[in-house]
Amino acid sequence: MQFEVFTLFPEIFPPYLNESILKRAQSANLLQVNLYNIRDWATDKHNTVDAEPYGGGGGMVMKPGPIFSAVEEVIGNPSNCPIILLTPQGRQLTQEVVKELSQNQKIALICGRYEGVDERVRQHLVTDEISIGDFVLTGGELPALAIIDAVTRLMPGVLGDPTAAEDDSHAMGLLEYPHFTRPPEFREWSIPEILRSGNHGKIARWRREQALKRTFERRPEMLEKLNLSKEDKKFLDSLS
Ligand code: 4GX
Repeated sequence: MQFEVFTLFPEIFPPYLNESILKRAQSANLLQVNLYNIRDWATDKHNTVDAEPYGGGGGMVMKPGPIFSAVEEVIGNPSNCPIILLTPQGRQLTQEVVKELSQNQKIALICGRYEGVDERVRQHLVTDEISIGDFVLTGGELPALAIIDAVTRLMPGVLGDPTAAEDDSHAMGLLEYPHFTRPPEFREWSIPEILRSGNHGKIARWRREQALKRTFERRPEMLEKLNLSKEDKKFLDSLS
């Protein structure tokens, strides 16, 4: 998997990418992240990348020239790789979108700053717009890192345990069951006895019910999309 990242602040990325699982994925050649400073494609003597909006209104907008030049030089024109703009106006990133993105061999990510990018970048260069949620950040760099992170952990060989990615809450369509580790008693708070019983069938059922209960209490709309067993339905009925 290869990410081509276009940003005015490439220095933001290495501290996060060079730790833990993403670091390992890169060492194993499962992940490659190439960073490009859009300013390197500015053409005037001041390396200008932004300008005032036509029509006024204040704030600054990223000029189309440096973005088009950078992306076209790096990924070619035409290119069949998705070109994603990170923006609050994009479709919301979900685990389903992450899975879809993980089917690509290469993805270009454009990180905007200021009030955004000239509309012609969206119209004639970008193939997809993604938002990580309904809040306003100062730039697209954190959303780009979120996509790189979420996509990479789905790739075969990246997580130690090959079932770990499918097993996790959002993949199963439920919120996760509670986790406990040593010590069995901490400040007089004991872990649920069943987890020490060694009865793996009972433990699996307990975890399933905890996940169902949490989802019912916190995200009831998630239950509607699920194929629930008779047992699951009986348990959920017992909650209300
Ligand atoms: N999920 N932002 C991008 C500047 C901008 C605006 C429009 C391109 C077009 C965000 C989010 C987010 C703030 C990143 C505005 N760039 N991006 N930035 N939430 O809030 O993705």
